[in-house]
Amino acid sequence: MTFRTTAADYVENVSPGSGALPPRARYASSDAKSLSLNGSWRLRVSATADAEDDSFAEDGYDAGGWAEVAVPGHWVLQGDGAFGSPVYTNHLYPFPVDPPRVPTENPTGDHLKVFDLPEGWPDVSEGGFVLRFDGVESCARAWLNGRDIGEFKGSRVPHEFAVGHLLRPTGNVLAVRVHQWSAGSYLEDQDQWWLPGIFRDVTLLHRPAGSVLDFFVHASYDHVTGEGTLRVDSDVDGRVSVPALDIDVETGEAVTVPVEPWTAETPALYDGELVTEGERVPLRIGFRTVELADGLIKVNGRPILFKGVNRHEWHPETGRALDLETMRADVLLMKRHNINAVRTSHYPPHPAFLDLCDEYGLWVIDECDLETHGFVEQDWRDNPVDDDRWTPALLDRAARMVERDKNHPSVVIWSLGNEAGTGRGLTAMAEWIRDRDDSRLVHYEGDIDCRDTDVYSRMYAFHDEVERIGKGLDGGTHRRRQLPFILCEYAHAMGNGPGGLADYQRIFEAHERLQGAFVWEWIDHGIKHPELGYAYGGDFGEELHDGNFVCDGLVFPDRKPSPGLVEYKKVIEPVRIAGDGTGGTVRVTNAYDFSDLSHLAFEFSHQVDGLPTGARELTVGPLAPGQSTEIKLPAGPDGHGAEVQWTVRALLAEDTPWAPQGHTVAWGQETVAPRAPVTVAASAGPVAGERLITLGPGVFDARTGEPRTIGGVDVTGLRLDVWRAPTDNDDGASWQDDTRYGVLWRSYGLHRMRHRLDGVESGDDALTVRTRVAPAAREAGLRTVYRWTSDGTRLKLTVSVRPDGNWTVPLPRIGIRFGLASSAGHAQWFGGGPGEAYPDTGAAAMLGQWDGSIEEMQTPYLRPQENGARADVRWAELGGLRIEGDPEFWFSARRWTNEQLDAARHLTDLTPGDTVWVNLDHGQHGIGSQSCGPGPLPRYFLNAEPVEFSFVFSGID
Ligand code: IPT
Repeated sequence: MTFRTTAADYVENVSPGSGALPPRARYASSDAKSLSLNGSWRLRVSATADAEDDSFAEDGYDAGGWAEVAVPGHWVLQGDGAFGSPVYTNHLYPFPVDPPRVPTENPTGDHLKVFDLPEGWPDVSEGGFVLRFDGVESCARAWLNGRDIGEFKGSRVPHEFAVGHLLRPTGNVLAVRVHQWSAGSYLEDQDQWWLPGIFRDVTLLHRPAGSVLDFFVHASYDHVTGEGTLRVDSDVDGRVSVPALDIDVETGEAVTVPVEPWTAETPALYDGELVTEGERVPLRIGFRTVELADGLIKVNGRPILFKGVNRHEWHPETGRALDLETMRADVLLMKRHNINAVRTSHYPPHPAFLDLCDEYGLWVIDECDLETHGFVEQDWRDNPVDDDRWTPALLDRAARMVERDKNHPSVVIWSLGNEAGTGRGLTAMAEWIRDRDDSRLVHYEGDIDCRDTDVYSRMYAFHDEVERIGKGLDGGTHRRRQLPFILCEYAHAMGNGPGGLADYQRIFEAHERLQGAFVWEWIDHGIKHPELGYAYGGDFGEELHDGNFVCDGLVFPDRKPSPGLVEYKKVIEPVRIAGDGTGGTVRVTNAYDFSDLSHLAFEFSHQVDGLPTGARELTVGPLAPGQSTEIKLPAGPDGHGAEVQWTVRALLAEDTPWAPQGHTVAWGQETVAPRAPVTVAASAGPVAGERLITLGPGVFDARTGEPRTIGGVDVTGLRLDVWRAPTDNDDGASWQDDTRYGVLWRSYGLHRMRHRLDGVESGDDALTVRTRVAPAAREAGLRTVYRWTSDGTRLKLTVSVRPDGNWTVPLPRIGIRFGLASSAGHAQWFGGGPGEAYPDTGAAAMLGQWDGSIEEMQTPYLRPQENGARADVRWAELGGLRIEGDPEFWFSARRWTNEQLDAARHLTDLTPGDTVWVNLDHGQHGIGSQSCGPGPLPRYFLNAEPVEFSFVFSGID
């Protein structure tokens, strides 16, 4: 009997690989030639690692019958499913946990590319050529012209191979065998789609004799003297020049000159050059000094406040294969939304992304490609990061990140990885990193005692705990007590939300130790799908998956900002603009860490009934960081009973690289004169007919008391409504406690309330309808009285709700709903806008007159859920009706019911009916962030208690 060992032992080997060159600094270009091998490649996918032998790598192999795919790319996202499909799990390994073994079913993609050297390339006999892979998931072996050049793991770190001895002028055959699963997969258990493939660039580099190997740009800034010190250490000696600074020195030689420092707000970069005997490499140098001083993260002597996001690389069609324009789009969107920091969750990004961060200005926490979260299922037993056999792989990943990215001024913190428990391997990584680069800080969230780290970092801590940490009342080890605090993840942006951002921001800004936070996360990882619109976990028939937990970003998959991003922009704006309560004075505060306000122009305007009266310039002055000023505003116009507000905006005074002149950076508003009270004299009385009752412009069903028409407009099903389609944050995370209200509401039966009619009373001046609204099986209910009055032309509805029984849950919403004809396709309102807002997500709702189609009033959360409410609405008009609220109300309208919204799994499940359903809410429960964090703060609860609210209806022509 013979045992066949697999031909692919390297796949299940803890080793990081063999054959690769030592890691080194990455640079975008040089005068040495390079050839992109991106483009169309031949592909054959087999079911196991060893189903096919390696003869495809040999010269003359005919791959003519193979499919063609794009590199960079993931094969499961190409070929319409012919090559398998994506798999989404959060932290569970999608294979049995038996490290370092992986399943026999191990999709393996054999890739082939034939290429010639371009005209004018040096003769192959001249030696130095290197083949670089920037990212391959998860393990690969490569051959050039039939010769094995090595194998490697570490999906999101680069690998280079010397291939000079193998190249020929034409007909080079590059063969790459890529395995979806490998020992490396155990280190790559990030919460995202599992997507095999050569998903970053493949490049052939000419390395002339005397060309640059590794080099380290040390560029510090002394904020006392205003001078920068530059020293470029290089493995190959040469000269360094920076013309704008008159610098021309030897490598290894330090030089100190006056400079403009680099910060995320003022990303001053100096063009330079490193010239060795064989190569000229352009440098982009940013002078800045990062330090831990006085228990704070300081850059150039000042503490900074991170207003950050976690960014996974994502494109709805190409997965983690991103082109430059997509990366730039991310950076521009971030800058335009006042974001100043990125954590590259949870792996080093495509190198070009860091070039953009240097250029446009973003603080970066560069995170290593390491997560072993699935081991939590076995209490972290056998965790690779605490098993010395794996340490070489961990150190290899750390080195490949640090060496690649060390010359980026934007990178201020190295992160060891994410959710990998604790262990000796992490300590070894931290030690290696500190030894190699002591000019940056080290981060790792899992290190609760901060043995290996310079920052106390947590995720999803509740507001009250963060406040205690800010006050230094959290205890912890002696070392931790000396350290600054960040939330490397907070505000889970899944579906509608996150709520509570403004409350966090107030806490961060009140305590020096709190140096900001990073929203989880930047983008929804929805995959474009022909039937479903965007697919999420489970849509590819995965046997194990985590549903739409992969859609928790501030931007939708198409990078359109979600309301969460608009809210975040407002909450973190670098200029605070607020009234002093008198209506006549604006207080402006500079909340930047470094910049004054001279790059901004201020303008103010008054608005009457939500309509602006014309903008004028406001002189604010440069104002240093942290300073405030108060400015008297000119008197506002007489609103003649209409409401008057002022709005002050801070706009970019000039074009910047990230936004044009006139872009709004910050704004504030204050009401100068309130609107006149909404009064309707009850001068008309109900007139009873045979089946109908008429009251002013309203016609009612005499039996049920329900309105049939108002001002000639058909109105259906008007009644109390307390149900909303639970949001992801209402539903909470499966591991959360008993305050998952989305779940409790449903078990309580709030989605199936019954309306019992207790009486219709037609009095002298009012039509009164008494009801009790309650779910089957429960004693608790809502005694609800609808009281209709009219002055002959307008109709006023006063709804009084008195809970009875034992209410142990808050209400999702409270208000009325009714149906209008489908022709009611457009709405106009005076209130918060232009986008949606909820009690704890309303910072960005600006008071004004807004309008939009019913379609535009929907927020397209990938998993349908409550959305689209407009806040603080004074009046709204749609379908021939005008509705005034007393007090202000929440307004939403959709072409389906809340129940249909609730039942839908994808947006494509929602089909417009022949009714536009309108909700006018007196209250909404807060949103919170409980899909992975705290629920709404108690002050945003909509508790069941007696309430009364009114709407005045009138017809409009
Ligand atoms: C946290 C993870 O770090 C992140 O990758 C993502 O999964 C996020 O949660 C939820 O979307 S870990 C969690 C245990 C708090």
